[in-house]
Amino acid sequence: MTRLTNNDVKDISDNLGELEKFLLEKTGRTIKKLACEAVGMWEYAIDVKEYTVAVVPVTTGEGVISRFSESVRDICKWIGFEAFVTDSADISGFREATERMADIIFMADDEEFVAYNLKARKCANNSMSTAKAYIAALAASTDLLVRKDVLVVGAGRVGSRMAKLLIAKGANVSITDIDHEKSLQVQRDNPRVKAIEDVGEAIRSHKYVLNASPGHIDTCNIMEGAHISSPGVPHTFDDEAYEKAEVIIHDPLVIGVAAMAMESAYFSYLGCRK
Ligand code: PYL
Repeated sequence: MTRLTNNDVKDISDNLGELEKFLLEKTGRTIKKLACEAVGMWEYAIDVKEYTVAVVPVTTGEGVISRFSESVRDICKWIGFEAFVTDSADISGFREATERMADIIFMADDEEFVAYNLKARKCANNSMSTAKAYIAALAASTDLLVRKDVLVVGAGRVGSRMAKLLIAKGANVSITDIDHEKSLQVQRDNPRVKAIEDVGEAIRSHKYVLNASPGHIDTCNIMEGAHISSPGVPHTFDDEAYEKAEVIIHDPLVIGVAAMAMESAYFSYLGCRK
């Protein structure tokens, strides 16, 4: 998993309004609505104010990213949750979260990022939630993706999940990666997915692109009028790319975290409907 930098995260809280304005203009959805569509729930099925989110800083591996926990807290508050960052980190922070009666606990080390719902005893994870959220954003930027040719760039954790989810949505899915063996593995796991070895050619021939790779996409390869949904970090699209594409949807953390929060809360709703 590519690790966010302090620079990726530092302005997230201050830019939530700007991102929401962009999403409303390009997809007709708010951050919360997009997150709900990503997880397949009606926006008003649950009253998010009833859920308290705790975000626990985690010091393992390369350690804490400045303002990462505060950004996750602010994203959850933006979509209506009660949310706080624990004063302590790691296990002490987890204990603090339980003592402060959190319903959902967010924690991220360098490998995993989860939103654990204590009542439902289930985790939402960033890779799956981000895959769902950016597919929802791409779908909302056009009409449905059914029978559309969609390319996934990057056959890692997010890209491989995107390919599987897109097949279920009826799209014609191709996947490409600089490591063609990774694309072939996704094709073996999902026979309806087509692995394309030439990354440049794959991008040049697709109007609908989900970019789940940390690699740079050359502007010369972008199709005029392309719809690009791009959670990948680092985000290296230049002004010319934004000119050439119809839309490029990106943020380093917000849409994925919003989908994690809604998905985690939804576990309780689904559980209590027994
Ligand atoms: C969740 C992000 C999205 C892309 N890469 C993932 C990443 O950067 N993971 C590392 C997160 C580390 C957080 C650190 C903290 O501040 O608690 N342990």
